Amino acid sequence: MANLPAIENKPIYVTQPSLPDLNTYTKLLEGVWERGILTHNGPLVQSFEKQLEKRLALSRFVAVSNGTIALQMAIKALALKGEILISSFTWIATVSAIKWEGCTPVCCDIDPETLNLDVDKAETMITENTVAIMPVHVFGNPCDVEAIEALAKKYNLPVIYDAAHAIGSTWKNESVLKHGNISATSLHATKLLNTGEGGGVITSDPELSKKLERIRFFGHNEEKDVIEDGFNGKMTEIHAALGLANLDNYDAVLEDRRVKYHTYQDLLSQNTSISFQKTLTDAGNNYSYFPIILKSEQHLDHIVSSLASENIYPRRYFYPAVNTYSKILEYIPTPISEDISKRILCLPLYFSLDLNSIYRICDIINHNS
Ligand code: T4K
Repeated sequence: MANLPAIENKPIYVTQPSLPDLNTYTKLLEGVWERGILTHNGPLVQSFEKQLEKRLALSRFVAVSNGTIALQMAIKALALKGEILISSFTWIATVSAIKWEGCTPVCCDIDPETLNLDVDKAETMITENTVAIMPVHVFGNPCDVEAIEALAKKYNLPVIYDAAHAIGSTWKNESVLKHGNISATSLHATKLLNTGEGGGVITSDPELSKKLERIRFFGHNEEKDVIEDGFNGKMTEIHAALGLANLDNYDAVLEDRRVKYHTYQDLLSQNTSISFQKTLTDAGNNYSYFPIILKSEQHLDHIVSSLASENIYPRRYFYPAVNTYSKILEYIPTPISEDISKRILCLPLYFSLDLNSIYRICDIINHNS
């Protein structure tokens, strides 16, 4: 192996939250203490929403308590009842949100290069029971939103994007969150922009955004009348303060990830037993994950144990493919997702990860391939 500088023997996990300057956060909390307003659409939540809307040029970002609730709110707002087409290469929250809303997730396979929904395959799976399409921008890599929107139009179906990974991702240089009837994102600690726990529901339809605001707050309208089934989807001031403080570093975090992502790609590009997720020409990845696809599961196991022996812990996102959770879903085969799930590994990628660690990780992988 190359003679690289020793790194601290502290474990390296797949990610670590980006944390803001503690003084900035404390200052925001001082205001919370002074006002005594902890939740119920307080000033920091409103300011966080406005800043995100401005930064991403969105008409409305409704901040909520987490990304799973954001998906459920999207389904509730569109009053969906029936089957919702998803791809089976996703986190289990895509499935559970649909099931909690009394709908049925129907798993479709993915494109083996982008790892996003195979739109042609999806068309063959649409039946009279299909009520919506819910594609995922997997690892922040945008789906072919134009093909999906054409398909949705052809069959008169709404689209909800599971955009949990996609803050900072673009389509034709605009935020990809603008697409679909609704996009639902996550602001979890492991995401590019985090509020600890949190999420957001995005739509450009003003009626729909008002409805989402009501659903978030027990179904109350502005006059405190209850006009529909709502629940508690609120974000607190404490979480919004973390989001606001993190927004100061948003550009730096994006740029840092871009550099690290390309460093990984350069260092692994000669390794013929590894392939990378493909990004479409019109799509802009936010570099929130660095997945590698290995030639076999045995190869993956070997890489995982070689890295573990150096105290480095990548993560098998997403394994297994969600269609195989047979205790909660009727099994529909999706051979590409099932195969890729067994061979894909997300390597550590986060703001405080130093470049030497990336050199070291790539060195271990290249020497064990
Ligand atoms: N749709 C999709 C496609 C999603 O991927 C997700 C969530 C959702 C919907 C739902 O969004 P949320 O309801 O979660 O907002 C993580 C996250 O919990 C989850 O948000 C995320 N996707 C999923 C892909 O990954 P784990 O099981 O990887 O978390 P954990 O605790 O193992 O953390 C990974 C590493 O991060 C650890 O090794 C250490 C580090 N870490 C983690 C946390 C929580 C820290 O350093 N600090 C921390 O506070 O789930």
